[in-house]
Amino acid sequence: MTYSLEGKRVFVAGHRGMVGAALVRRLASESCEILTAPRERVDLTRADEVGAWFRAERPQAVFLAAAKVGGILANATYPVDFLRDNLLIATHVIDAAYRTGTEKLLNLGSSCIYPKFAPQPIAEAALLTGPLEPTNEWYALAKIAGIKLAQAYRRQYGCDFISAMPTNLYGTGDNYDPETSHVLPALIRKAHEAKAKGADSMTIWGSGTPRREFLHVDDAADACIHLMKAYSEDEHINIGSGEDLPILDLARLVAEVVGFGGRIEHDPTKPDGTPRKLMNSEKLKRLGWRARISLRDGIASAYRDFLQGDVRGR
Ligand code: GFB
Repeated sequence: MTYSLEGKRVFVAGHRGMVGAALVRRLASESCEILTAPRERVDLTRADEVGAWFRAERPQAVFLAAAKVGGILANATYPVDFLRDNLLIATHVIDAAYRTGTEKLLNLGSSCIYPKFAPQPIAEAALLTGPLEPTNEWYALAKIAGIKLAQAYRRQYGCDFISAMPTNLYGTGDNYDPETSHVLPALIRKAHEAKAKGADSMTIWGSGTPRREFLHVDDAADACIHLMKAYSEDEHINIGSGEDLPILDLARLVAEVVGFGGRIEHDPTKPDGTPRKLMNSEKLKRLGWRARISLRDGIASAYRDFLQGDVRGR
């Protein structure tokens, strides 16, 4: 272990988002003080507010989990929000952390930073070796800039700033809005509504052939804390479950868990996106971390959250 969280003031930027909230839950079992910034007081896209908050609170460790995120359609529909907001958030938080002497920072990105046709499973070294997937290049470019910022502060100022790239995440606190959500919560909602209406079919976007890897957000939060303690290198590091599946198989699995037995149909007017993005997470495995929550168990737990109604996008 290279870094201890014990007794530290730990800031989770983005605590109301799915990943930030999972980090706050997971950090409760570490003996540290958890800091969060109320959105009303700190708009992370504003340098002055971020700077003032860091000067007042002086966090020793920072998890940068704040981001404008969304599924394939939201990414393509709101390019300014995905590029501008994410660039500003990363720039302000990373710079303020440097200026106020933060000891360690973990910057979170996404598997969409890799080229559309990267060799599978995708190793960290595939970054910037080919063109991006057009539906999410705005988000990807902002996240690549975040990695480079963390590296730049590391090289120029010796900051212990690292970056982690999780695969497609889902779980507690996910967004279930049909237009802006990612595929997994969208399918839970579609299967649930089809079952409730007694429909014969539910419709998925695209061909169903793209493959995706999924990781429960509680596993992702656990991996982030492991990396905060055990990883201190210039290169970003992948966080994945190690398994992927075609979207059609995911739809069948979700339908089974939800209890919907009808047909699955396709909407070919919606984009497929990148054909496959299975991450190579060997580097993380070598650090002694592995995912614990199976996809079926994770979907069942997400469906319970959805049924409780305490979810965004409903
Ligand atoms: O999760 P998703 O929106 O994003 O879509 P990406 C994954 C795949 O599921 C695509 C298909 O092939 C979609 O066409 N899909 C099928 C659906 N039915 C649905 C549906 O009802 N809703 C949605 N949303 N998809 C995102 C990036 O890419 O992944 C982000 O845009 C980010 O930038 C995120 O990296 C993790 O996996 O294609």
